[in-house]
Amino acid sequence: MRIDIISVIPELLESPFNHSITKRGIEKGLCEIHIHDLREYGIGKYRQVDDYQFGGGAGMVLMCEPLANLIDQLQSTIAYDEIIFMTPDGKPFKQSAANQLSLKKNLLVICGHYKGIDERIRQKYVTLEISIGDYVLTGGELAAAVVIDSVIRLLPGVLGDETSALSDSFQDSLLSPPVYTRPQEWRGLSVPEILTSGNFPKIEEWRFDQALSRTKKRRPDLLD
Ligand code: 6GU
Repeated sequence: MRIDIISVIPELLESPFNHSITKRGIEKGLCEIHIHDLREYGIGKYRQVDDYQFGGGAGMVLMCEPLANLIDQLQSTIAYDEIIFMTPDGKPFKQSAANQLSLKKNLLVICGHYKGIDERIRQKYVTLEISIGDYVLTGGELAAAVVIDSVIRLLPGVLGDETSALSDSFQDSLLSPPVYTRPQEWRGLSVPEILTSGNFPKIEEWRFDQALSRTKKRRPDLLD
């Protein structure tokens, strides 16, 4: 999979993919990430990328021309399966969307800033608009990092244990059951006996019951 990201603050995207599991996915060649600095496509001596909004109002808007020039250049060699715009008015991001995106070959992700991007870029290029929740971030970069992280870990071969992505919270619309590690006794608290019984069918049953009761209590909406 190849992911291109357009940003006016590319520094924000350097760290998230350079550690742990996502780093391993990239090093194994399962995924490549290319970050593009929109400023390099800015207009004039000051490399302008934003301007005041028509109709007045606070906040700048990313202009059409720098974005269009960069996107056109990328599209001249890459056929994108989706051109994604990160925006709080996008579709709420869910595990099901991460699953779908993990099957694609080429993704382009546009991070907005300030008041957003000129609506005509959304009309002309964007195929999918994503929000990561009902709150406002200063820009799309952190949201893009969240979405891309959730997609990369689903790529076959990225996670060490091939089955572990399937047993995640949300993959079956249930929260995860509690987990424990050594020591078996800690400050008067012990690990549920079933987990040290060696009876694996019973352990699976216990985990499912725990996942179900936890979901009923904390996120009944997931069971609807
Ligand atoms: Cl995708 N962008 C911004 N700026 N804020 C958000 C968001 C995205 N999702 C939730 N809040």
